[in-house]
Amino acid sequence: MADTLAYKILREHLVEGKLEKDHEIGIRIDQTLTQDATGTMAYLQLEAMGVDKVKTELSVSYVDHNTLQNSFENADDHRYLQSAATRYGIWFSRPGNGICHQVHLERFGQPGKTLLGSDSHTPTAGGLGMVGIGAGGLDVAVAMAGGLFYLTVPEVIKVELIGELPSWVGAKDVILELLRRLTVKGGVGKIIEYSGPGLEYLSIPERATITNMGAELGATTSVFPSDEITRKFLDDQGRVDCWQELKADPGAVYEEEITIDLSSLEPLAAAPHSPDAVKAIREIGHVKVDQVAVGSCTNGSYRDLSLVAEILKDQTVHPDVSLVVAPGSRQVYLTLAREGVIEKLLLAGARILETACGPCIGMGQAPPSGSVSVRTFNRNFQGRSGTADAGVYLTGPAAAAAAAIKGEIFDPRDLGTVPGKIKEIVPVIDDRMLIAPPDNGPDIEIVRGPNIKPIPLNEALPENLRGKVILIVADNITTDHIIPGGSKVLPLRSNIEALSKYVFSSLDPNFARRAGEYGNSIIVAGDNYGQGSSREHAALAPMFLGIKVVLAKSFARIHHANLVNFGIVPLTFKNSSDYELLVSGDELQIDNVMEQLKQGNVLIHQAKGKYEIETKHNLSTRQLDIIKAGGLLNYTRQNKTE
Ligand code: MIC
Ligand code: SF4
Repeated sequence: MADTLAYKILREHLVEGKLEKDHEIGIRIDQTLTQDATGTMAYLQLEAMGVDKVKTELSVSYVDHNTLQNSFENADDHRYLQSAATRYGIWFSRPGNGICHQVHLERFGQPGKTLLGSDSHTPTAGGLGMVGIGAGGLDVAVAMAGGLFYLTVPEVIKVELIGELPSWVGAKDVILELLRRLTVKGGVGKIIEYSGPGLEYLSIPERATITNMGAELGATTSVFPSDEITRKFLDDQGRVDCWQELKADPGAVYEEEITIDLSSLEPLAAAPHSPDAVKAIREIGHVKVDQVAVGSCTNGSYRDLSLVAEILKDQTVHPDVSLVVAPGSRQVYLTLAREGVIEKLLLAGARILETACGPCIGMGQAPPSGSVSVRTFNRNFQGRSGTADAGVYLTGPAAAAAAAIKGEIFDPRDLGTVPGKIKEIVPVIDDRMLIAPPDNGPDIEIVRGPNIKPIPLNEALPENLRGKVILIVADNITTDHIIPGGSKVLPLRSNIEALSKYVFSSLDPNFARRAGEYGNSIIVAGDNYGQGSSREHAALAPMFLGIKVVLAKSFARIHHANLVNFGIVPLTFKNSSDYELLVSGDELQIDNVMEQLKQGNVLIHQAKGKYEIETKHNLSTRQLDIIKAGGLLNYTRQNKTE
């Protein structure tokens, strides 16, 4: 059978189920990654599973999100994570070593392997020809304990790249173009596979920019072939031994094919407040810019930052702009320093930040009130920067540099002199901030700070469900709406009770209080509910507040899985127009929930008989059993004791 590249890799890892579109399969996971904002929960869950050592080929725990240490919480989490990694046979990437996706690409990624990460941008690894999938921390813990990862087989879309990128246009513009065409829900249930003669012009960091932002399309993952360019990248990393050539079989059939002529692209930007609000920079006009931020797991490579330095050379940042630059990894930072690039950036007036997520997740550098920030990042959801009324434009590094010089959104092509081509160079390799797991793991004591609390458990699904409609929200609600990021809330990720006070706080400051009053409640939502981050806290904290059901027009993949993992029932409307019937505060009733779920259709009626709503779901038998038990932790425990 002629397989697509994605199916080839999945087939190699298939343990349960049929590799056919829409079937549920269980796959073997070779590698896992966690980061600190989702990692504490993942390791608490791993501890609860009672294994002695991780069973994957490789697992890495990164610290990159919660690096501001305003108080003890984040530092305590780092210490916990380090001790848990040492205890369970996991590599530990120390704070300052870089953003998980960038470091993983450099030091651990391997063509043909599967990687499961508790971060939605895990598909970045697809730049190297891996299948990288983002998931909730619990799914990653299960994979570390040797369990399978279950997913509904996505369809595969081929994106054929032809031509060569013109000067001033980069990989970011390729993925922004795809977001413009497909929108933030266009990739749901899909894998995006790249091919074509244009590949020849895309380095691994550029490919990784593209696979990284496949997450914004809602895609399960994105993947590039592993070719000579991959081999060269791995050789430069001193890891050529793990290279293998990988590509789709000749004649592989795709569900859909899209062609992008790279030579026809121009500099693009995603306007506030969605990554798919894409416009040509030239169309945007003179928008005054107050901040420019360069870095993140999307554009934090040596090539990206060198390009910015090249454009800024001999110039000074505009007096009204604060330019912040964060190298994506310590390797990138060291290489920039060796090549004199840091000096160029400093001379131009850049503020160099630690190698971490930083401003991308609102960990510092919140822009001024009502301001405009131009960022080379991947998400511009309202409020994510830390400033509720700021507007964030997402661009590539060239347009960000142009905005830093001009103080306004500016098409870099109008800057005049074309910057010199950035060559791929052999980077500085220094792994001293990566701690390898020792042999005496089981003797290691795990260190817990006072903010690290046990994970709350749900109760088994009752026979009948009754609950009030607590909130009705529109389409494309992000997990940032459900649980905000930012330096105030992120340190509470290990303490669900404290965190739960912030559920939906940006949309409805009384949400948590009302949930307390209602006891059980139901959220009603539009399309693509839960897009964005993989944070399982967006299911766990609502579960803690008594949310029993989310009734939506459709769900984003990772959030849907997280709801199931914590025993919240995800239902979709049979007729989307019924959304209009629901009224906040209405009491709803579902009788014989489990039986109805097993039949596939669930009838919800308004307790006073005013209306009935027909709903459906696409839960597998395995997922129904998890929901019945009140979540995956309960389910695993029951299955152990049975
Ligand atoms: C994000 O970019 O939103 C994050 C922060 O990296 C999240 C993970 C998290 O919320 O901890 C993600 O993308 O999954
Ligand atoms: Fe970190 Fe931002 Fe990447 Fe998320 S998107 S992993 S916060 S750099």
